[in-house]
Amino acid sequence: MTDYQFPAGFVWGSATASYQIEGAAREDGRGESIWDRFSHTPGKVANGDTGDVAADHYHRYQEDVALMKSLGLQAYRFSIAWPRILPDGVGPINEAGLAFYDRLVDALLEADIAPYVTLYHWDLPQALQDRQGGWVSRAIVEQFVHYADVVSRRLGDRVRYWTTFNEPRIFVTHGYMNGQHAPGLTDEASGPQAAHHVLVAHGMAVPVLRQNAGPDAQVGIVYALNPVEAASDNPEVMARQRVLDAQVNRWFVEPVLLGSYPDELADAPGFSALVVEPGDMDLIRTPVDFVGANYYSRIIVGNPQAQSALPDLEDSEVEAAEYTAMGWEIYPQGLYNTLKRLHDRYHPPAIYVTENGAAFDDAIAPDGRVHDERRVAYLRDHFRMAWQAIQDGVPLRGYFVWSLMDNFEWAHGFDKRFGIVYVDYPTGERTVKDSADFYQQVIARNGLPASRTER
Ligand code: IFM
Repeated sequence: MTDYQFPAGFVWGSATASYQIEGAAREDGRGESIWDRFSHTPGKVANGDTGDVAADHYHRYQEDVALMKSLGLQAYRFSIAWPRILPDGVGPINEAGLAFYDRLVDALLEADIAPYVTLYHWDLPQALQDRQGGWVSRAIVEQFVHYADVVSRRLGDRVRYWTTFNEPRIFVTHGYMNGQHAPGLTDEASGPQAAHHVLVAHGMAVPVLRQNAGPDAQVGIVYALNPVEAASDNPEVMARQRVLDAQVNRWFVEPVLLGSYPDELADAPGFSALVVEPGDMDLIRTPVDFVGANYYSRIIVGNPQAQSALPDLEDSEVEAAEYTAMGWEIYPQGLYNTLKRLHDRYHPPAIYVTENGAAFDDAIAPDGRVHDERRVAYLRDHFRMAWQAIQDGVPLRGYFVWSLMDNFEWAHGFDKRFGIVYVDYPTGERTVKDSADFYQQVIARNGLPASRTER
């Protein structure tokens, strides 16, 4: 008997991103991306890892689609590498790049798996960084819209679900403000302007995607959301909690869903000098069909001395809590809180969990399998929270596990394994983990049993 029964039509999928899995970094005319440059810069990525080969998905996509089919996945969320399509960011279109995504989409459809395409999951063409400073320049708005047009003209006859950006807060803060991600800049004040251009580019791309993908198109944006909680009612802690919450959960959400930036950000670096052109906020507020929430953990503000404007999750230490290999607290309740808040405050027409998952130190056991029981428990507990959110009125339409396979975890390189499928990097061999078997059963039942022991 299944007790956590999801609604009919609920979509179960998994997610990946181009730079994290594709490899083939110099093949078929692909241009250099900011992540190629960054990962090849000594000291930027753990162990000097790069995405040159990654999980070699570019060559193994058929095998990967077959794997997805065997797991019963109904949808696959992946991103397009802008430098494969427009190697210089603008200018000549690389037919071979488009052809790769053509083949991938066709293989997915053939396997009855719905493609969910993300246009930007952080791999900007390096040429646009070199020429104009990337997202800091207003010129990028038109360049992104052109890129969105090129891709959606080609795939729009077969792809219904489109996402403009994945986690804009993360690539803006880590890429421009604290230097942890490509392009590795540390100019805090440039963040808000880069962010503003991302948002305008999003708003302008939405109608283009709808136009090219037809009347059934569903267009949205994906956010990294972390509940920000105060550890005490100390006024300084609470004041900091409010500002951090605005930075983490509202900065990119409210312009799109409400048409304005949170007042709490007015004093943050870069906001007083922000250039907003007439009409920008209306463009940004172009209605979306759905919002994606990527949820991993929460942030607890407890130390009034902490000065960093945007602390990483590592700041949140909770006694007796369990942590993943990323050092992130396992806190399923935070998924419920995130979804409920998104719905209660902003009422987007539909919500997806576009990423949720965990890194653990997986290894192949002597029996040749990967027994990732902690990931099974993690997923089970988060699925239950998603179910509860649906019971409480959240229009949650689907769930994408991060990630289909182990991959290049940005500055952590290949050390952190998020996959439900294990990748042996030297050979590229894939091994289905226990969590993938568990997920297969969840999908087949469209739900979970009530008992903790019964899977
Ligand atoms: O791997 C990343 C992904 O690219 C974006 N969301 C978070 C994941 C885990 O850190």
